Amino acid sequence: MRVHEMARILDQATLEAREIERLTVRYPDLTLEEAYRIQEEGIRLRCERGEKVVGWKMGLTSKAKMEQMGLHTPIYGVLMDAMHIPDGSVYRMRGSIHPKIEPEIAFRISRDVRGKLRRGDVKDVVSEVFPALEILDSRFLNFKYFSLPDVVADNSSSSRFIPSAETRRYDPDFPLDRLELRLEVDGKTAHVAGSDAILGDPVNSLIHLSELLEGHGKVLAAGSIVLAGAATQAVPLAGEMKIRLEVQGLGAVSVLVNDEK
Ligand code: OOG
Ligand code: MG
Repeated sequence: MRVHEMARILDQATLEAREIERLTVRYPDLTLEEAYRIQEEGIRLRCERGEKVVGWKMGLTSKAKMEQMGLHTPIYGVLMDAMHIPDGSVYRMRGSIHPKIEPEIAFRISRDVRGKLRRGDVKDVVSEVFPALEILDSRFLNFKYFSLPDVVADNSSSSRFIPSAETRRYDPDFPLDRLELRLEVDGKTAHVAGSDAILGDPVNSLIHLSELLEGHGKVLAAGSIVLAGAATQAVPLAGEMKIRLEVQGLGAVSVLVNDEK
């Protein structure tokens, strides 16, 4: 079955840090639904190696990202324990292909969510909110794909995530849609955006995720981390860099990039 075959090809490419041609060159008729099944099979292969699912990431939820990638539909991917990097520690580029980093807002889920969340229920299922960085590393040649099925099959390009050590208790009255995100590279501002860049409000991204997961018969489990999607373009990682994200009212998160290949 081609779902299994493509999942294996992508999994090998990830393990070997090797770029491959995008899937739709060979299978132009690949559908989005099939791509989510390839993603799921890829996660199953990782679980077989002992990794654990720890959360979900939304992608393509801001205009800046949609325009950077030329794709305009929000998507999701899965976060694994092996992808976690602690706040303030080192990210080693060895084993990566062409990584980029981007600024996100993240949620911690405290109760299983089945079905589409209603806005009024968000306070009952979210315990914390915090800044996070995501490192993307598409397995496709030159980080280019022109169709949604390619990127979805590739676990929506996710490679690592760095949640802030500082978290804030979720409070529905805190204006999560009016915060400034500032991404710094070596102490200089690289990108700034308002949190409303993320589907008008990062909470909308969480709600949209719950809807997409329901469509695929999946549960958003208690304990999960959810990345709402980058508010600005991603920054390519090249050389030794110190990356820091500060989110107004929430705190900061940082990572040091070690470029030894
Ligand atoms: C797709 C993943 C996008 C985000 O936050 O928008 C994403 C990509 O850019 O390759 O993670
Ligand atoms: Mg992202």
